[in-house]
Amino acid sequence: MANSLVLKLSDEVSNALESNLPIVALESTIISHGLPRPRNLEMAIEFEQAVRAAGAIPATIAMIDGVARVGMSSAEIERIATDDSVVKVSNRDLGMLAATKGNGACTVASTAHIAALAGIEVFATGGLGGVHRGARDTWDESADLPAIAATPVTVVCAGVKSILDVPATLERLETYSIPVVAVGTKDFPGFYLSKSGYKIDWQVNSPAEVAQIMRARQELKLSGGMIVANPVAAEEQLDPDLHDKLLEEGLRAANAKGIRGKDVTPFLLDFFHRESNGESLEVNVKVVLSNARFAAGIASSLKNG
Ligand code: PSU
Ligand code: MN
Repeated sequence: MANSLVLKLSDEVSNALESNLPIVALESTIISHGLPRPRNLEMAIEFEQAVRAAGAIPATIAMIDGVARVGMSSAEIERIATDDSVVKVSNRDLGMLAATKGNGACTVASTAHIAALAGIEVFATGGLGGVHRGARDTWDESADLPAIAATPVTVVCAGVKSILDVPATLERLETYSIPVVAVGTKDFPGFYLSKSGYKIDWQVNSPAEVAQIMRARQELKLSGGMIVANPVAAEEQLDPDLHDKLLEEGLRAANAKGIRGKDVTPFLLDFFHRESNGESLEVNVKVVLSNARFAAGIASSLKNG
C-alpha cells in the first residue's frame, strides 16, 4: 500500500508487509479514552510487546496531524496517550480530521478500515462496540458493527462491552452477516466477565482454525470481517456481583449527567475503573493482552498455513 498525504505506514510495518510477515493492528481509542492516565501509556507499549512476544509485528493505528498512521514510534504513541487535543475518531470523522490536520484516536471501526487499507488482516482490541441499552429510544448502535460488516478484517475481542445490550448486539451481528466465533466455548463472553449469559453457534479451538475460516470466506467471496470472541479466564474475571452493581450505578450516573452518544462508552469505562478501585482496569488490561496474543497467532497461521 503506497503512502500518501493522508496515510503513512511506519518503515517496520512497510517492511513486514513486503516480507509477508504476520502483522496485528491495534486500536488507539482504548489508549486515549478507554484507560486512565498514566497507565494508558504503559499499556499501549505492553500491548505492542505482547504482539511481538507472540511472533507478530504490532501496528498501532491513529491519526496524527491529519495523517492516518499505521505503526507509530513510542513518542507518537505517547502523544495519543497524553495530548488533550486527541479526539475519538470513527470512520465518518476521518476525512474532516485529515483536512484539518487534527489528532485522533481510532475506534474499532476506523482502526479496522485503516488496517484493511494498509493490507493488514487481523486486529486486536478489548471489547467491541455494539447496541447500547436503551437503543430503542436513543438509536445508539456503535459504528463498529457496520464497519466490520464492510471491512475484511478479523477482530479479536472479549465480546462486546458488558455495558451494552448483548442480545440485541448479537441480533444485529446476525443481520450484518458478521461471523462470530468464540475461543474454546460457545458461551459468548461478556468482556469483564467470561460469560455474557448468551450462547453462539460456533466455537474455535486454535488461531489456525480462524485462519482457515478466513481463507475459506475469501474463496467464497464473502465480504467483510469476522469477530473472534476470546473470553477472559473465569478466575481472572471481575466479580460478577460487583460487575452488576457497578453497571446499574454507572448507567444511572450516565443518565443523571445526561451523557450521550460517543461519550457514553468512555464515561462508563471510567466509572467502572474508578468505582472498582482499579479491579476492572486489571481485567481490561488482561483481556487486551490475551487478545493481542491470540491475534498474533492468527496472523502467523495466515502466513504459514
Ligand atoms: N474496548 C475497550 N476499551 C475501549 C473501546 C473498546 O476495552 O475504549 C472503544 C473502542 O475503540 C470501540 C469504542 O470502538 O470503544 C466504541 O465506542 P462507541 O460505543 O461510542 O461506538
Ligand atoms: Mn454510539
